[in-house]
Amino acid sequence: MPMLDSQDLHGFKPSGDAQQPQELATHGLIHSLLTKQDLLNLYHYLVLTRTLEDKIHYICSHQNPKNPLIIGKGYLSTGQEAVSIGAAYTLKENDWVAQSHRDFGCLLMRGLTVDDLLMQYFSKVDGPTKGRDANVHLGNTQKRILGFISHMGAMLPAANGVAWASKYKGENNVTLAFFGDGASSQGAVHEAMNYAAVFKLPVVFICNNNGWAISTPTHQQYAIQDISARASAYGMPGSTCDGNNVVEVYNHLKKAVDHARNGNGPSLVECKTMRMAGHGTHDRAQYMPKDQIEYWKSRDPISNFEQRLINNGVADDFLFKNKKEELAQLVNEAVERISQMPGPTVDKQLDDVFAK
Ligand SMILES: Cc1ncc(C[n+]2csc(CCOP(=O)(O)OP(=O)(O)O)c2C)c(N)n1
Repeated sequence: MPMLDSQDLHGFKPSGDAQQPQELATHGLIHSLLTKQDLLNLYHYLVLTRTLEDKIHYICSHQNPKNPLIIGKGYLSTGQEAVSIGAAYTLKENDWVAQSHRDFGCLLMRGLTVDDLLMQYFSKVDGPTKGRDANVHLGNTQKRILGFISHMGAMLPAANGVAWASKYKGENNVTLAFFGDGASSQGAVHEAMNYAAVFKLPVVFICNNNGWAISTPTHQQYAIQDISARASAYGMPGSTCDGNNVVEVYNHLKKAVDHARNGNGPSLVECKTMRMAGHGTHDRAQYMPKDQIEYWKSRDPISNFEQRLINNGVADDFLFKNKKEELAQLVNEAVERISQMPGPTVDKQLDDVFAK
């Protein structure tokens, strides 16, 4: 495993390799709240998200640019799926999410399907945005997913609005608001956290710290070690966890979600992970140190979780192989089917634009 300097770890302090039992004891794979079925559910969503996004990546890099299936680029969460999935697993049906652009795992867990997400990427008229957006700018209020706003940080004040409404109506819902290390520098992020703390809103802010904001590394983004250190200045609890360990993410988020649901206000949880490729499928990431990628590859959230599941007698290689084959087939069949569906027509473009 390569040795990295602290800048390339963006404050991450490894607590041990997956193979070392100490980590199992420390982070409680057999967490009292997580049953064997929960662990297998988490594994399912990790593999589903990886399989779907690998396919999107493959299509983006192999398609005919003169007649593309995906117009534009893929913005993927490969290698950092555990953040979105471990966090979403703490929610109840009536909770809300304000997702960011690396949260397909969360969207799948909230009930959007592989078909929905492919129709979105393939700009199909029956897709979530009716073919008007070709990547990650979607939402679904029925499933309590806010529409994604492209301006970094802008989802947090929107999440506060939903949380305020829940509190006002006495609904006992929690809103989970995702943002990145780059977004953390936006004024709206600070304003939203301050506001949420003052009014004790039932919101959990989750920072997906993947080390990079396009080509800006975290040491050029902020001068502290952990973004979660800011929490105390707003007057809320803050913690930092290993974002590549789905159970650790779940444990931190569960605490924060329970805190909010019990009327104690917001928290900030920072998940340290790594963006394992360029910002989007167009970006070859030549600015990223190779050692950094190699290091984080050894902490891959899926293979490390597999090792933990084996060590704890929860699953074996046979289950992993079957699951990967099953989900690859599901995604491949969906791609075949959805690529044949109709795209938007010009006469429908003003539908939903003006109130009737
Ligand atoms: C206000 C604003 N500035 C710039 C951009 C362009 N932009 C899109 S994604 C991105 C990087 C965001 O980095 P981060 O928040 O760390 O998320 P990551 O992409 O690493 O998941 C930038 C700068 C934007 N969408 N909004």
